[in-house]
Amino acid sequence: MNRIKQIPLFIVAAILVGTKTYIVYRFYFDLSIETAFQEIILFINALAISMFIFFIAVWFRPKRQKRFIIITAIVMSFVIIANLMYYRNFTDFVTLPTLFQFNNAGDLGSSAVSLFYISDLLLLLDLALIFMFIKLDWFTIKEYSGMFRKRIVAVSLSAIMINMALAEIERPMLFQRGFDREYLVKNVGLFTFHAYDAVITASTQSKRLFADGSGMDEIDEYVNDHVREIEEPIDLTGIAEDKNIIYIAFESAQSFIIDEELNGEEITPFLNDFIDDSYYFENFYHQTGVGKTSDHEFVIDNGLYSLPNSAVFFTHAQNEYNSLPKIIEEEKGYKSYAFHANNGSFWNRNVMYETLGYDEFYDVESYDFEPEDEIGWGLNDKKYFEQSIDLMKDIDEPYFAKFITLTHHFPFEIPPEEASIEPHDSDSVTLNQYFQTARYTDEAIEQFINQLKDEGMYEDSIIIISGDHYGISSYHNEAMGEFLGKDITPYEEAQLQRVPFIVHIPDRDHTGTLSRLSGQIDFKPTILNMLGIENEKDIVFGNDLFSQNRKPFIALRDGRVVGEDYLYASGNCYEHETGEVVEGSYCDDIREQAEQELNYSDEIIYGDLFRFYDFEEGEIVEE
Ligand code: GP9
Ligand code: MN
Repeated sequence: MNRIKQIPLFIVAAILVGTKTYIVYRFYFDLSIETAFQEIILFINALAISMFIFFIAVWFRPKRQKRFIIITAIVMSFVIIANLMYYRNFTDFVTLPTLFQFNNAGDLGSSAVSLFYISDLLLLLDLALIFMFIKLDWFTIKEYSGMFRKRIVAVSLSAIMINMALAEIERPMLFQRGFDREYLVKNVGLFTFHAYDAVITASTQSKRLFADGSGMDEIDEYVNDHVREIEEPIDLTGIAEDKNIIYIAFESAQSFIIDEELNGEEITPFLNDFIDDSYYFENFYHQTGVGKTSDHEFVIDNGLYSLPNSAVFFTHAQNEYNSLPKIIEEEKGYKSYAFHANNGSFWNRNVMYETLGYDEFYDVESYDFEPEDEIGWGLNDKKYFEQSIDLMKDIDEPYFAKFITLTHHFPFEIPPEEASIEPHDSDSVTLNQYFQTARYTDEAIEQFINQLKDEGMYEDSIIIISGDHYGISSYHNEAMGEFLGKDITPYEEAQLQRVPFIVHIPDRDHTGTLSRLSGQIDFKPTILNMLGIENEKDIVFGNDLFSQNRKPFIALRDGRVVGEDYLYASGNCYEHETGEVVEGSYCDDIREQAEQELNYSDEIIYGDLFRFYDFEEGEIVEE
């Protein structure tokens, strides 16, 4: 017994609170744990952070050590229980920005009592034990030697490093991309997540704090000279007036699968036919960064670029935006809806959609399904569309409805009985499977279009189908090159950033394949023009897709720039005609202008500059 009593109290406290944290993750929150590896990370992160925090105790003298241990245990318990109560209401974790948003906190306040369950009292057991141990003088509290302190620091740092390394294996770029708060909590734990959130919020807020409206003048002038001035009125103005707009994001679809065959079979037979009845933009580029799907949503809704090193949905969801849903509601009374059968907190959508002015977000909670209805990341696209049709019956017209598919997502795995075509046969399993899931989503979209027809929702709608970003990374260049029958040079790799963009207008007159250079940045001005909304003072970096006179380049988020005759990639200038490297100066113009634009767009977002701009008058105003 005496031996046991010699164990330092801070170690006992670390184990108690760490174990409790794990128990809460496992049994109180509803986190989806699918593999043994995820289970291990969950346990390790709970213990590692608890060790890291409690081990600080060695630096205090005995009396303060005692106080430190008690206060730490209380604060950690409070954080856990507060998150638990918040989670029960919002299926999400507390963040600093939401904490300061009255609507959320207010909602919670009124129902707080009902969110605390009697069984939560069990979560105070560790606290009670720690108090008891102190009272009974069990376990050791003493002044530790320098050597011991160093060892303890080494142990706690190692624990954190192991946790981080495992998290990196499970979810590469977790911190950079953010993904989902649930992912963060599962991989690095609640406390590290809060620290991460605090750092992001502090850095976002400090940049915002020092910004003023003065930068907007220059940006406004640039947009005027290089974006607004060059547009010409065209005949599609107002064509969508009073019609519903249905936008379908075909996850990970790249243009190379369109009108392409595998083993003598079309990969996307439905889209290929649908294109015959629609406008098809064959040189349309995605412009996403690390925020992938969410970046694509950001770009199309705002006509601004996504951010260089972070997911803007995560880092700047508190900004002011002049987004598409807001404008079309104000000008034409359109309601905006998003349908996506994933966690609402993924990519911070539940927060960002509100900021962008969506009226309703039908997330995973709106769909009813069993595990056998899932493929890959979640509910399969066929069932997803089937249920979405039902949900659509409740929405108000005219609407802008956005559908985000999921089945054709990396790693493109599909049960053999669900696949209608054979896999490809190359050294890349990813590419091999890619065609099968692409076909699946093609079929799902076909079924959706048929259901829209059955429900009488088709004729009144403008239907846009597009890929959100690439699905096959450069890692698979060799297999890709074999499939396409050409070397994947940096030039070809840039060409592979094209995603299908299809605009279906419900009459036979508006069809054709358009080769003009285009990208996601053009979405918003295009929709506004189709709705007949004049938005002269808007700050966007894209042009109406149907305008003859357009900006002469498309900037990808990673520094590559596509011009009409030349393309800049990997530090070289390529000529479209030959795909060969030419003298760098040919790309100077597009490269410089693209860089300037990206910088302006970043400045707007980092500084939250739209709060200083009056979009009606095109004037700078005080906040
Ligand atoms: C997640 C889905 C996929 O909700 O949109 O996201 P991605 O990994 O493609 O960005
Ligand atoms: Mn995606």
